[in-house]
Amino acid sequence: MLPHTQFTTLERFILNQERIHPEATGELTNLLYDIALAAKVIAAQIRRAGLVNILGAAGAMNVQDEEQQKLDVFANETMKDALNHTGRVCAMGSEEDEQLIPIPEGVPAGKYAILFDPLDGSSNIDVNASVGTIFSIYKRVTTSGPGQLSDVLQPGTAIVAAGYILYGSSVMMVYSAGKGVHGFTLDPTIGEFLLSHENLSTPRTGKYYSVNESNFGRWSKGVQLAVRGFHGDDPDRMKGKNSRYVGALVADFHRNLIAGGVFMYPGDIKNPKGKLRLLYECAPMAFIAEAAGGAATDGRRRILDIVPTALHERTALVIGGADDVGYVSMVIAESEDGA
Ligand code: AHM
Ligand code: MG
Repeated sequence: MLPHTQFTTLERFILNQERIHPEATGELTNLLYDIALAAKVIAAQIRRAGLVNILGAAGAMNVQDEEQQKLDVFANETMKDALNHTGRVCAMGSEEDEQLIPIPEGVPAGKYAILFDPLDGSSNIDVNASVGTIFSIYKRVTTSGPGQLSDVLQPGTAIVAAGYILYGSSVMMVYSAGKGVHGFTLDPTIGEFLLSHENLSTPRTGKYYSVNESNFGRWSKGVQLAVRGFHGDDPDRMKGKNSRYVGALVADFHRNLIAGGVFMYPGDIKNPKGKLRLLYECAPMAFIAEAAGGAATDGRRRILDIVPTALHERTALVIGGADDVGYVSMVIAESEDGA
């Protein structure tokens, strides 16, 4: 028997969305295709990583002084190559580049600015575990010429579209342009992303919590109490949860988005703003969380309201089901009031 042939490709889905919004020019659509193409190239290389012996450090450190893996470099170059020549982008920012990335000379500057973390959770590569790519797209705020820092230092509320690619047991692209969150799974036999999860919404409270608990002793009292609540120590207000931690934000976030739960990377006494970067990791994921009915804060403030002042700025992150995120804020606030 021949396989079932009714499917929706990423391309067809976005085109249909555009028909619903006739003001759309198609440029954003094309940007999403460019990113999907980069994702396929990166996915192919990740699959071959063990085979072609490209594992291991490239010798360079990235701007956060972390060892850069070869696939980080490859993913970063692939994203830039897929996006920089199209005339749709005025500037880019990447977790792996210290400075704003200009568009090559001779290419017209477009109306969008793009930020990305090309390979998030890259330490997972050495152990054949999931990694991801995270992106966000903003409309430029400057009016002409090459893009400037002000085009990328915008709060998450200004995001036009954001998404991630999860390189897991299958490859998925999840994006939102504000109206709904949609997931596509790469069919490797035809090389296309096919609609697999339309209009994702996340439970208000979930069964999982994800946090690196080895940092417990360095957290504030409020954060410790909130996590104890997830252990089941505050049964009147919070049902105990199961712990799951992959160590790759995209994978942890994706599981919690689908199955329900909350991910945290709080600040601690050594790093008061935590580890994750506002522009490359937290704001895009917050945009998706909110579009799916969830929430994201730094423990107090809404992530999307934070106005960045530097490209590589970090922030604490609590993200997931709205009630679970609200619980963490409540417990932190109570602890600070009582302190
Ligand atoms: P990276 O961008 O350098 O890969 O780091 C970000 C990753 C996140 O994906 C993940 O949630 C976190 O770092 C894990 O950090 P830790 O090992 O401290 O728990
Ligand atoms: Mg990262």
